[in-house]
Order: sequence, then C-alpha cells, then structure tokens
Amino acid sequence: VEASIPEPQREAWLKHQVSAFKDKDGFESSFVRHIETTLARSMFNCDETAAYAACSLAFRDRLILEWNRTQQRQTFADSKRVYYLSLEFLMGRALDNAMLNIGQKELAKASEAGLDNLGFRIEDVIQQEHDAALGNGGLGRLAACFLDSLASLNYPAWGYGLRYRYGIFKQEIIDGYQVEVPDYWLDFNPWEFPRHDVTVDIQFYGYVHKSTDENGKTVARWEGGETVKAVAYDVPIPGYATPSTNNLRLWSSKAASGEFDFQKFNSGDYESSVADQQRAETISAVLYPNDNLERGKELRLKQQYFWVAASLYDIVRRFKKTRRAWKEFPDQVAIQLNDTHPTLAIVELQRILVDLEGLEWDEAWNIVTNTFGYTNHTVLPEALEKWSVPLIQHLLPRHLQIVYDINLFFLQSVERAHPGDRDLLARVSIIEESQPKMVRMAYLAIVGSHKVNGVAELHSDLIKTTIFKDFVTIFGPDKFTNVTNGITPRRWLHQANPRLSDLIASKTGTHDFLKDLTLLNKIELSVDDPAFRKEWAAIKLANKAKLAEHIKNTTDVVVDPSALFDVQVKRIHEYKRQQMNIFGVIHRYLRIKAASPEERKKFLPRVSIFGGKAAPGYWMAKQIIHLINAVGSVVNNDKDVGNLLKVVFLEDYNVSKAELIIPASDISEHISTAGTEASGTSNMKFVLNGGLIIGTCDGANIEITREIGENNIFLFGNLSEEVEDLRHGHNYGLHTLDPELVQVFEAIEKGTFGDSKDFAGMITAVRDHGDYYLVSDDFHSYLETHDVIDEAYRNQEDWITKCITSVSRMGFFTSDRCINEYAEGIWNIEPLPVESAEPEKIEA
Ligand code: CR1
Repeated sequence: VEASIPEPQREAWLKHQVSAFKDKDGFESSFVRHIETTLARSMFNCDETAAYAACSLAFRDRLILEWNRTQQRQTFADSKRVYYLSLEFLMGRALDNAMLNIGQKELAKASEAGLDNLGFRIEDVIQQEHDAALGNGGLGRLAACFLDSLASLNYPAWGYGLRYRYGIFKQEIIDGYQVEVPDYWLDFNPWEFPRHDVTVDIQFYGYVHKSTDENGKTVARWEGGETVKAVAYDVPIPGYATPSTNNLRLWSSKAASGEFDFQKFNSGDYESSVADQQRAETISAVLYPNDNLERGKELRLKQQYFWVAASLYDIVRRFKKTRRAWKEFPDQVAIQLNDTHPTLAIVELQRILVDLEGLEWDEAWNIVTNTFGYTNHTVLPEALEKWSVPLIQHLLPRHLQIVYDINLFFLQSVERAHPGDRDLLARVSIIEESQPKMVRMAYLAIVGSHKVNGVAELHSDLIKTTIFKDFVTIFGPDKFTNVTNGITPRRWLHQANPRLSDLIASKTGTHDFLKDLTLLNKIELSVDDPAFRKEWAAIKLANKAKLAEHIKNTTDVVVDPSALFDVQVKRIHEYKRQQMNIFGVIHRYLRIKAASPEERKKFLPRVSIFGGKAAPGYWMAKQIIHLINAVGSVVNNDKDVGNLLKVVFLEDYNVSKAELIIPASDISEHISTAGTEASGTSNMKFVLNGGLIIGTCDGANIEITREIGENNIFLFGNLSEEVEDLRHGHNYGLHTLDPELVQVFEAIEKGTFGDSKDFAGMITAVRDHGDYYLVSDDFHSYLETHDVIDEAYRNQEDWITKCITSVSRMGFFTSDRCINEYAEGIWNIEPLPVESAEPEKIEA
C-alpha cells in the first residue's frame, strides 16, 4: 500500500497503460524490439537461440500483463487460496505452452507471418529451450499438470517450491553405462522473475529458551544458531483459454549477511567469508535425484525446512494483511502437502501460532489441522520418510519439542478412545522407538491434516488396509479419500501431438475437448469413418517416423517406422520391472535365433524402446541400463535378426523427450509388480495419444481398463492380493523358476551379451534372493501377452478401432477433473470468475 501512486498522479499512468501485441504485425515488432534492445543484437547477428529468446520475451510481455491482473484480482477478491507445496515441479519447456495457453500461437506460427516472416521455423525455435527439470518423475510432473489445471480452471492458487540451481542430472550413455552430467539450466531463463525485495530470514540450529510470562504461562523462544536468506523467484503459470495466470514461487538460498562477511574479509580471512556464502547457497543448489527413495541426508532436511519456513512466512504475511482473526485462517488458506516432503510445515505453523502469535495450543492445533491436506504417493517402505530425532534436535530444536507435544496429545487421545491398547499406541506413535529414535513423517502428516488421499483407487484402498490401517481405526474412514491422478491434455495431447488434436477437432467441431476432455467421446461415432481412420493411421506413422529419425540421430540405429514400437520410458526401478522387459526381449531374440529362415518370416518386426534415469546411487538400476544397452548392441548387429527386432535405449529421458516419444508408441509397458505403482501417469498419456498399453492390475491401469474396456488393454500377471503369499512362498524355498526365464539366464551367463558378471546381480535377485518383485511369477503370462499383442497388431483394422475407442473414453483422466475433486472434497475452494478482461478468441 505504501508504494502505490497517489490519486492525482495516476492519470499519467493510465494514459500510458501497457498493452500486449494483438496481431501478427504486433508480434513481429515486439520480436524485433527484443532482439535489438533487450538482447542487443540485430538481423546480422540473430541465431535460433536469440530467436527463441526474443520470441519468449514477446510472449512473456503478454503473460506478465495477465499475471499482474490475475494477482490483483485475487487480492481484491480476498477469497480462499490454495497453496500447493511440492519439492518438485517438473515443468519441461514453457514457450510452446505459453503460446498455446495464451491462445496466440497462430501469430507466431502462420506461414509468411510471425517467425516465418522473420526467417525462422517455429519448431526449431521451440527446440532451443532448456527443460525446466526440477523433479524426478511422476510426482514432480503431476505437480506441473496440477498447476496448469489450477490456472485453467481459474482457481486462486500458488505453487511453492525450491529454485534448484541444478535440476535432475543429464544422463549420458557411454559404452552402455549411465553417466551423470550436472544440469545447469539457469544461463538464460526468461520465465522467472527474481523478487529481491521478497526475502525471508530462515533460522537453523541454536537452542530453545523457556521462560514464564506475566500470566504465569510458559513461553518458548528459539534463539541463536545461524540464519540463511530465502529469496523469491516467481514463475507465471498461464491458464488455457483464460486470462488467469497463477504464480509459482520458488525460493533460492543466499547468505543472510549480504555478499560476504566484511569483518572476515578485512581481517584477511577472505576464503572463509566466501565459504560462508557458498554454504548458504548450497541449500537450494541441487535437486536430490532419487525417485521413490529417501536417504535421510542432513542437507535434504535443511532444504525441506528452508522451503517450508519461507513459504509459510509468506502465506502468513499475506493472511495478516487482511486483518482477520486467526480462527479464519483455514477459511482463507488451504495448504496441500505433495507427499511428506513438506510435513514440517505442520510443525512450523503450530510454532508460529503458539510461540510467535501467542495462541493457545488447542486453538492453534485446530487451525493447523483444518488447513492442511496430505497426499500420499507411495507404499514402498524405502520411500517413506523418517528423520532421526538427534538430527532434528540439532537442526530444529524447537520443532522437535513441538513434534513431541503433538505426539503426546495425539497418543493421549488414542489412549482415551482405545484404553489399554499399548500395542496400538506403539504402532501409531509419531516417534519410532528405534536406535536412534526416528520421526515418522507420514504419521505426522496424517495427524496434522484434515484429509489424506491416495492417487488411484487401488492405492487409496491399499494405504487404508496396510500402512495407515491403524489411523483409519483412530480417525474413521472419512478422513481418507481418493483422488485418481490425471494429466493436462493441453501439453499431453495438443502440444505433443498437434495433428491428432486437430483431427479430433475436425470431428468434435472445436478444440473444446482441451477444456472438457469428456467431449472426446464424440469421436467414437466416427470410429468406422474410413477417411478418419486413414488419417489417424497416417498421423501415428508420421509420429513414428519422427521418432525413428531421432533414434537414428542419437543412437545410429536404423528402425523401420512400420514395425511395432514397444516403449517403456520412466525412472529405472526394480518395482517398475524394466528387467522383466529386457528378459522378455532376450527371450524373443533367442526364439528368432532358434527359428529357421522360413519360420523367421512369421515374426512381427518390433522395436523395443527404453528410456529413463537411474538414481546415481542405485546400483541395480544401473545394471539394468547396462544390460539393455548390451542386448541392443548384440541384437541390432545380428544379421539373423535384421529388422525383426531392434533394441534402443534413448538417453536423457525428460519432459520434452516424452512429448516426442509418447505420440509415437504402439504399445507401452506399465508392468510394475501389482500393488507397487501408486498410480502411474504416463499410462494415461500413452492411451490419450492413440497407443495401447500392456500392464499389470496396478495403479491407474485398473481405472483405465474400467474406462476404455478390457478388450482395449493387455493385462497380465498376478494380482496385488496374491503378492504377499507369493513372496512368503519364495522365502520358504517354494520358488521354481519359470523355465523360459531360465533359458534367458543361461544365455546371459554364457556371455551372449558380454561379461556375465556385469549382470549377475539381476539374476541372483530373482534366483537366489527371493524374487521380491515377482519377475519369475509373472514372466510366462508376460510373454504370452506379448504374443497376443503381435497377433492383435497384425490386424491393423481392429487395432485402429481399439485405439480410437480408447482415446474417446479417456475423458476421466484429465488433471482438470482431479483439481475439481481436490477443490470440492479437500480444499473447499471456488474458482474466481474472470469478468474484467474479455477472454479472447482462442486459436488452438
Ligand atoms: C508414484 O510412484 C505416481 C506419482 C504421482 C509416485 C507414481 O505411481 O503416479 O507418484 N510416487 O502420484 C512418488 O514419487 C515419492 O513417491
């Protein structure tokens, strides 16, 4: 308020109100102006990188205007906001998305106007952008899809995360091995705005000082320790076909005491003054590259608290400006915890309310629990966060006390409701009585939230019957709910597969399905239309040809676009079972080799495509990558095999590569051990792009089957309710290996793919160490199902019918539906209608 311009002077401001370009000419002029002024270049000095920069800056100008208006509108409306706290936002590229969502891509793209007129091809310009890769996999990409939907549906929402200087590493494959290269992505990033005036001092270490105030009440003060500064960087998030543009605020860490400590500098201790600064900057330096695995590192805990404390300070500061009573906090603020990573926010809000604002414990706790919702994303035990009590004690002494108090009051209430059940108390205690003691973050998140949700039906049922069973007894079943994941059709259909999106629009009349995905069902009426089917097939073939070109350029392997493309792209993890896939590929290779030249003609040509990163410390995952590459170099050069089988590993799988690969798939693999993949989201992307899937009865595969019909999906393998018994059996020696898998192991051990010692771990895991992921149990059914797929693919007419039918029934899996479910069932928040700016005509 203090900074606003007095009434009399506002006239001048209004006279000079900035407006965005409105036509092709306006775009061109903005582009050239940015080349010549912002970038200090000219037409004699303008390469594709500069064109990308200028094009981004031109669209960014429009975006900022909408963004400012949206933020003003949200402030004036003063309605409830939702804050999505996530350590990961896997955004990918922004330019194409901004052009689409703003609805002005035509201005840059039309032939003989826009970029074309200025000497550039839009496809090449888009390719210049570095992915914003601040995430590992599904969890981070889900957060990005949610931001897109929140803005598109006009919800007043902010994302809060960390501005890592290094995102997920770049993967290189050298001699068949993964090599990690740092991802320094901030050289030129026009999509972020540093807010050097928005900073928060964050405290670490120190001690707690307790005293008694004039009313005899004990007050705790957290004192001493060291301070690090959090600086806000804001990223505009455009909604599709609406002027609403939300904010993603990412925090960066800096030394609190300015550039460096001058005292140390003057006393000649230059190195240590710089070291202090570097130590502070380390907090937001790098994303932890683990997917579904927690390692308990101190720096990770520091990141979590740094981010959570800065975000809450910001949220509370905004609330305080409204001068409302504290009890109204949950009417104004909903905070969603994306997994347990931000769970300290629960403790931090309780600390703010009790220690700093002087509220009574119960009143504060009531506010806290009504504010938070917690989403669980995994049941894998190695991914469930636990932090050691001594570590928290050292880093956050006051928070540890509050955790103990939360636990005490919680256990007292359990004891009252279930008197004498000491086992129950031990089972649900937030503190695990181990050596050292550990804080169970998921339990803290449950106790501190009003709703807990899983991410697909099976997963939400599983958490209620397994890992959180006791909490259902304590809190009742209504606290637990399901929101099945979804994906944004803007990026994952229109951007990734523009021709398919346009073909669909030719049947549905408009691109409105991008706003209401259930409208896809209209294309089922055209399933028999020969021209539609022909174009459908032509688009798939063209997408495959484009991928084939990428494969040639990056791996030197030549693949035939008319072969069946079989794709598995996702993080490499034993539970996702890429090892089963490559064993299956080896089995196919052995069959081809054993066949006579006459029999070989009967094989359906296939290309097996893999992609995905292994966590740098995940030895087994790296071995899997190595085997895939080793098999590729043998199979791809075997004259007996020719085009019947090719095996490629695409390096550095990321969001922009996904946009290339997914539209080119015929069959994709979602083959996790039943009960282990919470949802999966690429399964939805593949089907939406006219690919079929092979999958286990796991995660969202089950709901996909329900929606598209079981004739349109290839399901196989044991069910989740059978897994426990099978594992039990393995441990009691009832494990007879599948004979086809034995053949595969023999081939590996004979050295067919190089030194077999390199792959021994993968074999012993199955043969000698209990086959925890049931590779052998599911192998036969997996191979059989691939034979069924071959047969199905030979009948191209039936295949295309399956694809069209499936796409038409995918409406449920839009992230717009998820966000509406969260808004209604968890956040209790309404969209903020946009009256002011007239939504412009959207040209898709
Ligand atoms: C799950 O493994 C799910 C995403 C998004 C992942 C995946 O099945 O689709 O979350 N979980 O909900 C995860 O990363 C830490 O947990």
